[in-house]
Amino acid sequence: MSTNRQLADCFERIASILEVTGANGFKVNANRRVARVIKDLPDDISSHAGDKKGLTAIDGIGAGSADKILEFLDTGEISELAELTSQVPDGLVDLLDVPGLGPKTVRRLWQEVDVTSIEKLKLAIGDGTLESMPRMGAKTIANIADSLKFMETSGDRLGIGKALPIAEALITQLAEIPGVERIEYAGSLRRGRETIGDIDLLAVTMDPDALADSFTTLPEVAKILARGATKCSVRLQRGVQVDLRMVSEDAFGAALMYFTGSKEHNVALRERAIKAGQRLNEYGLYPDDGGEGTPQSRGVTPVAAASEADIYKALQLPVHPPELREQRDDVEQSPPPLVEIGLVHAELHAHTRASDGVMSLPELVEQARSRGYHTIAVTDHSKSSVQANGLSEDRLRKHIDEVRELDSELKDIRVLAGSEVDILADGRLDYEDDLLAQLDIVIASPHVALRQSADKATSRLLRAIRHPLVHIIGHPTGRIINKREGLSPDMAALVEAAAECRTALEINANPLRLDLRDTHVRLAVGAGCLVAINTDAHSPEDFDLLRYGLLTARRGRLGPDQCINTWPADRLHEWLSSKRP
Ligand code: DGT
Ligand code: CA
Ligand code: CA
Ligand code: ZN
Repeated sequence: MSTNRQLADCFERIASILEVTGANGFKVNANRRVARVIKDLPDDISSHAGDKKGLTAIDGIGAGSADKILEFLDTGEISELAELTSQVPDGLVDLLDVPGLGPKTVRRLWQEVDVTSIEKLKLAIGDGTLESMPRMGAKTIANIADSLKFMETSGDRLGIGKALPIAEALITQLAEIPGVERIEYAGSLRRGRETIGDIDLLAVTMDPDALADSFTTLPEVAKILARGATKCSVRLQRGVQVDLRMVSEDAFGAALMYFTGSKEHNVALRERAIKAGQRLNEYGLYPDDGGEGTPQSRGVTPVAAASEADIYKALQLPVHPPELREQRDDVEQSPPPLVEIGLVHAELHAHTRASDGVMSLPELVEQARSRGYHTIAVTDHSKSSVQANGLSEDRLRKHIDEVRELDSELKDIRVLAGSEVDILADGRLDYEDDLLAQLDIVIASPHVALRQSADKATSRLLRAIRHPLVHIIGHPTGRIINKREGLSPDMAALVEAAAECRTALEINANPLRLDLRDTHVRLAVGAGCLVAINTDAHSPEDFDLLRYGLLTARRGRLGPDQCINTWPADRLHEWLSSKRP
């Protein structure tokens, strides 16, 4: 997470706790405003933090907030937030994380019926206490119950959008420790799963003690869980566990393979080795000489151990990319060609200040251009998305003119006039066809009515897929990982219709969404359906979320031919035009 987002979260949290404790509205709003200003800054807040003046020069940040920001940049904390947190009952802030429970409701729960934790909330729903509260409707209670159930089943796995930057930061720090020659992450993170149970690191070092010392005393470590000669485990302040294993350079490939998993992939490889009269473990692939004890302890020379590629080769198997090492992936089968980040040449879903983005139109185009893209689509929200400042018909017409004018000035990149148009609950779109027909690209996305039945969701999305002016269905289910389940349409029916109509389905690369999810991508690939990988950028840094979309795409076996963002400009624009009258 960027510093801006972390800091914005702190101010948002301050505002929420103030609101829960009944502080005056002015103070609450002031903190919330600062959160928004920071979140929307186009550059990193620390670049303004040379002195206090640099911060107060930012519109919306006063002297008091500037002090808190400096404190955070210095210590990683805001003491006011710690203070506030200590003033409310222990479990109360957890309630603020329940989707759909705002600070006002949390305050009422606390003051009126003494609900101060998730446990107490569950009890209060079960025994009818909530129902007995004035102005607490049955529908609200049902929604809260739904959210609680969803939080329970999604458990406490960390989203990959948080886990990957944490792992990378740890690796950067630990690579500096004297003696460290190599350090990489393995486990579910390397396989690119959307959520991560714990982070697994593997290191080669000349000085294991120094590495273990540094690792267990990093400032972000909250608790040391284990410290041994070859393995250490810690829990970070953010709650996530990190395992660090020290292995020898000669056997790095075997260790990387073993600790990347999945467990099921390892089992399949081991069985394959046994059939060939060999033994595979985390130290290497060995000939089975029938001796007692482990081959490594008897000094048996491995057939292969240094690299994963060597081991796959010795097993006479194709090399499997980490993303295709789940139980569902057949080890005997050769992996198909997969999309790669360097093959992406177009961003087809992005927002400007015209709706809820922070970039101006030229800023957005510059981001795409600096990445060498041949095409950038400007797809601001449509009129129903009031909270996202969606464009009325008149504003959209003017916006189209602006985009066209900029496009005509630029020779090295195509700027497409588009819209992310709402798919209404019944599958109709938020603009009339004659207006949609004027756009170069139409993304249709569901944003509301995300709790409707599977049947309704299926017919709603089918209608949008079959609409002759629609190019892409944006984040088709609307799910938010660990927060909102979203729609559960009949995905097999959707991909079949999408393949037939040559409508692309989107993998929204935002790590909170990853929607389509990997299993859906697999269905789409199988059906011959076109797939887009888009970042849905609202700010410049969002362009870097692309890698999460790529991981999901690769887990879904997506190859470049079915991924429209990898197509050369001619092919892409021909397809776009094919959906215009
Ligand atoms: P996670 O952390 O729950 O998201 O998932 P993983 O896959 O990272 O699992 P983790 O951290 O428990 O272990 C890392 C890898 O180590 C795992 O993918 C495969 C390997 N591994 C762990 N335990 C076993 C085991 O009992 N048998 C085998 N064959 N491999 C194991
Ligand atoms: Ca793990
Ligand atoms: Ca682990
Ligand atoms: Zn969007």
